[in-house]
Amino acid sequence: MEIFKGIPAIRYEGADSKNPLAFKFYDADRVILGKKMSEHLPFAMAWWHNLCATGVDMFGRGTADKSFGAEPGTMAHAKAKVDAGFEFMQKMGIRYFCWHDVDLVPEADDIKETNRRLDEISDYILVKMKETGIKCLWGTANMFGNPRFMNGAGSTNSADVFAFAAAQVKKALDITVKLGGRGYVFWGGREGYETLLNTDVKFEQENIARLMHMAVDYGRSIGFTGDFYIEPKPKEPMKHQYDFDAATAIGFLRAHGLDKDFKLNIEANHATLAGHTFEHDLRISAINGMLGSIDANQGDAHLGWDTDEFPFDVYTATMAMYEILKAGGLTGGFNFDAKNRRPSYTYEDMFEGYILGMDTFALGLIKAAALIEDGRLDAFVQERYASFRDTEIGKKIVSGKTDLKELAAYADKLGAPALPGSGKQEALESVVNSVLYKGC
Ligand code: XLS
Ligand code: NI
Ligand code: NI
Repeated sequence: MEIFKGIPAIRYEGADSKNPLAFKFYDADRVILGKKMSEHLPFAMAWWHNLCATGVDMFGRGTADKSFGAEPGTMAHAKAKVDAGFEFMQKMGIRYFCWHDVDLVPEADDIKETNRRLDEISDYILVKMKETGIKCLWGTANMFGNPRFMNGAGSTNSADVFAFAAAQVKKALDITVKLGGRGYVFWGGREGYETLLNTDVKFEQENIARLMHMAVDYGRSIGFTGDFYIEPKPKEPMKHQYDFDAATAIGFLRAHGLDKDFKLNIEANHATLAGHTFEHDLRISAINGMLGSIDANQGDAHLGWDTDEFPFDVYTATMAMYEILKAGGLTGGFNFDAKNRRPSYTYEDMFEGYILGMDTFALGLIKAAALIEDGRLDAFVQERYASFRDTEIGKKIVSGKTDLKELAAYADKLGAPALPGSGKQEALESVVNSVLYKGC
């Protein structure tokens, strides 16, 4: 039974199209730098925002009807969401999806019953996957919504809650493997703290690492060959989140011997909450060999929380795609961890949100490829460090063949170095604009 009646399969119609239900820039088969757009951009649907979130906020009820013809809280509704999700992805041409355990089924009072429901729904999802060729990008366990996780999951003060979290991770890994997921995510939900007055930070971090090690051991034992991911976020819900940003998460993974099995899932809105740009956290991940997947969304410069908007900022998307292309692409994908604004409550809005996001990343891809082909940014950066390549003293520094004494003697002879050369920021920003708006 068709759920999104009257909404056709979304096609590419080009930039001149005025059809809100068409792609203007995302042309799946268009080849950019030798690869199809659809291969550069493995987009994924986020089960929670698209199929579950109704627009509830602190001040009011939901505005969007996501019952899809069934009674919320029932298994019939869980199945209706599967139907809606697969119809949505097919109409959008989206080939992957991401989920939390409790997005798929209503959580029961007893974990045994919740797990039984997960078995049932994953059987149903598998059938749909076979019919459509749609795949699972990643799965995760929601260890932040239930009140039992008020102090975190791995970082909780309660051994029973820790054990319960472990059970959820085990089941979510089982389902991820059953659905052939490429990855498994840990977003540290409430893994953080409110006040040092009641918190043993060292112990909590060690316990998070213990949970992650157990997940790796179990995952590998049941045949999970994909990547585990940490999704950094600096705050919200906790005041201090342990996975503040990419650099912090990488330090944590290395300190606890988890860096061989984990990469990062970088969310745009989380990077900006940390006071960085999206592209900063992508670069930090990439240079450390840790760039795995991304949560493609956008924050609001005027609000200090995770607004999870569909990305429309082409400049940021371009800079993000520049980092991703230079890193050789993602082993994961582009999960739209994004939701419609509360007053955008219709089925059309769901499609238009994804159209906006996919078109924005398509533009980012096209423009990032153009920046790479233009070459001026790369050439400038190369030249900027030339003294380490072309001078005797520079070569000695880089090859580790000098020491403070020799450098001090060199400086003595020099008296004072010349200024290091202009950074040319404005000229380079102008290069970006000229590539972005070529032909205007
Ligand atoms: C919340 C996170 C969450 C993760 C998955 O801010 O972005 O949605 O992506 O648990
Ligand atoms: Ni996210
Ligand atoms: Ni988020």
